[in-house]
Amino acid sequence: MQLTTKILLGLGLGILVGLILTGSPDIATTYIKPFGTLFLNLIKMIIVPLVFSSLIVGAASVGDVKKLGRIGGKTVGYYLCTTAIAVTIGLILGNVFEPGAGMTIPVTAEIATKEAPALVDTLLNIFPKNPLKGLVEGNMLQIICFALFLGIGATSLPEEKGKPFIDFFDSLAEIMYKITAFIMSLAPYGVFALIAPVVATNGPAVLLPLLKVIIAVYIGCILHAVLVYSSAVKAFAKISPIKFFKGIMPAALTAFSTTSSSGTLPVSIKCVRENLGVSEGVSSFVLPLGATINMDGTALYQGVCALFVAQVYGLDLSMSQQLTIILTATLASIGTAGVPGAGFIMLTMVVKSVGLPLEGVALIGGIDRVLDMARTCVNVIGDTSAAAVIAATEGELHYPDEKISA
Ligand code: DAS
Repeated sequence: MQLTTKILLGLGLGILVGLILTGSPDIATTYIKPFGTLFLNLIKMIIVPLVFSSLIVGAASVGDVKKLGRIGGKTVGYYLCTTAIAVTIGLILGNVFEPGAGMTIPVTAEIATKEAPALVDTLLNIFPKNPLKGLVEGNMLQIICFALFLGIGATSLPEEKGKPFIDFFDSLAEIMYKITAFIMSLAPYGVFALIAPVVATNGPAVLLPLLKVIIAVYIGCILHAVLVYSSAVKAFAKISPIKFFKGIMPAALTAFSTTSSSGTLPVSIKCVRENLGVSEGVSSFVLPLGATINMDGTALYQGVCALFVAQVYGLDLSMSQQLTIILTATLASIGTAGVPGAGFIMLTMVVKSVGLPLEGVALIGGIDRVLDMARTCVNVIGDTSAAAVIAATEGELHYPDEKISA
């Protein structure tokens, strides 16, 4: 049985058990949730060594800085365009569904606003003052930056000096891929143990009042994934959307269950390399970068929720305010970490950017985990679509004709 099928079974069983345990969520959180946390910890354990080693090897295989700059420019350009489209779809759905209309629930919860770091600080912070600190803290942008310098630097050495260094990290990367495959064999159980406590805790009672928000975000995520990414992979990577989605499905389902783009990174890299034929050089650069700065699902969610907050207070958002949301949500998604709930924190910044009451964001808090599942899934699908498109434009996409591997 294919891994995707096994994960879907784990997901379905987890939802069923969660619904059964809605009356006593403590059983789920005490006896099931630890196994989900264990699965997530195992994936997190290999993120830094996997990204660091594969990026060094990837940068060394790309070789020249000019090509790396070209790939980087295309990657960031793709990410910004798809993110702006995503938040626009979110605003359109927020206007169509009007999820907040008619709701006048008084809210008093005070939410600490997350101030967006100034763009210049974000850019400067990419260059680590202490690279080992960046590695220890898992600062993905600093890890990417340092690995690129090391990989390019290694190619500038005489062959006999640079090759042992690159060979070491090549072996380390291969070991990480083997460990990833083992961890993914546990995915059906991990997904089960992640979903059951969420459903048991959030049961239908919590979800009903904000069902319109959930429906709008899920429809938006599906629309964005099907329309934007299908078109992109078909037009630029010449891959059929069906084959694309089938190839990256294990990563999409892992993202949905873990609500962590960074946590899904090892699976994303494995899927695009083995199932889509994306080269190591492209996959090891585009995916870690995407897991850090590309959050189309999050941007879409912020578009819907900003309108929801305005509607709850009976406020209309002008076109310029909605354009501000597009800009703010696009930039906010760059600053959103690929970890559970990060987008919720950034939502306060988007809501504040158009002068809306922050208390409205508290209403989203109760259903945010359910929304995070969909938006993280789209974030990761967006990253893998970029890897396929960029690899194709670099002539480094060799789609395997054999059947999709697990
Ligand atoms: N959960 C985040 C991620 O991993 C996205 C978010 O919180 O918006 O992509």
